[in-house]
Amino acid sequence: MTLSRDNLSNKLLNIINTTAIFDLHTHLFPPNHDNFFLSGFKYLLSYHYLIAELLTATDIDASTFYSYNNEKKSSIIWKELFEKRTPVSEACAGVLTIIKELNIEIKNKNFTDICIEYDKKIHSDKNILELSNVSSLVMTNNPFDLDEWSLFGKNDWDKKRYLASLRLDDLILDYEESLKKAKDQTSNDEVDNIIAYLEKRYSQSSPVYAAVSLNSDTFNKLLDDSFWRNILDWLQSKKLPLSLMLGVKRAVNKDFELAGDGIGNINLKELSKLCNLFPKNKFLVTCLALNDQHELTVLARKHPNLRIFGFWWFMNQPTLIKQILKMRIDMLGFSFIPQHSDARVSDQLIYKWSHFKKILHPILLEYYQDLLYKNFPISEDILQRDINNLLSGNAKNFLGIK
Ligand code: FIX
Ligand code: ZN
Repeated sequence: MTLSRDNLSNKLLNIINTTAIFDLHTHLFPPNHDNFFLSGFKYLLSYHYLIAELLTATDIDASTFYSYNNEKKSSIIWKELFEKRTPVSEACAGVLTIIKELNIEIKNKNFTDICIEYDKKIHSDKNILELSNVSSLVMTNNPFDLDEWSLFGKNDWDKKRYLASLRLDDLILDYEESLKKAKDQTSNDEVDNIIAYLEKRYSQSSPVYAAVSLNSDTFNKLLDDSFWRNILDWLQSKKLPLSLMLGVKRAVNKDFELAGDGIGNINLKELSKLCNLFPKNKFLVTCLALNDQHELTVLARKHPNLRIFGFWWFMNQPTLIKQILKMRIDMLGFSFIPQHSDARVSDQLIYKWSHFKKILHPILLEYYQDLLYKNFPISEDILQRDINNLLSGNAKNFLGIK
């Protein structure tokens, strides 16, 4: 049935809120992966986005802060950013969204009260996945971190919900050490130990893509090194897309540790070259700098093997998303993957997705209203088809997941 201007907004909202999400990039793990599965109010508050905010808004010393346990870290963040200051940043707003979603009143409560109430309300990852409507997600799995990789030695977790990806940054950051690990774990007569090692990790984890974060200093390795050419050939033979997370500069402030990464350069002309040189490889791409978004969108219109995904990290701010999302739709229609959560603490799925949907709804509404105005009939089926594609189908199709 064709929708009218009067019922379009509600129907669209309802479909956006009820459609299952496939989250293409997270740093989450299943609950039985001790020390890696993070959930609860204290972890939520000690998110590195909030740590960076704390360490720059106050005169708290980074190394002193990092010497505290998680309880103390999170109580300081609550006091400094939520009590002594007004929590308007996107990272602070996220915490408040989750508290509201869980029906927790903040008024007249201190950190400990909220903490106790919060931790009573979140029971399991299933709880969180239901609240956020995420049906499956992709983890970030580092094949060179043997402790983290031990997940694949266990069988008591949901492999349909938690999908694997091979994160290859160690091959850029510390090639020698990675090679040593690969040699230790493969037989001596292998011609290429790294490929043999990746092959082994591939069969253990059945990844849906491989990924690497790069900047202009490191991107050229992909084009110039025979080593990376072999990896690209291997990925192609496995039909495994490579996710390129472009424009990061690690440790711009070393003292801040994980909270100290910033923006680096990237030359997207080189990305175009890569897409042409490896036409049979598929590339998922996200860029960290605002400056690169227009060029990236143009490239996505020119290279069928390039798919844009998400608003990564410093781009994941409402003001920027509104502008760039519209620019992407204007140029690409709905043929991109609009968002990923990048959640590190499972609970963050709740706010990362609800914040995005709040932006998505009015933007999509404008496009559909315009179509109605031009007498193009819009039905509920069309809305459902489009939202399925945006929140899950586009990513799954690109990855070849049923
Ligand atoms: O490289 C990445 O995957 C980044 O997303 C992370 O390293 C970063 O720390 C982060 O959490 C951004 O949201
Ligand atoms: Zn990430």
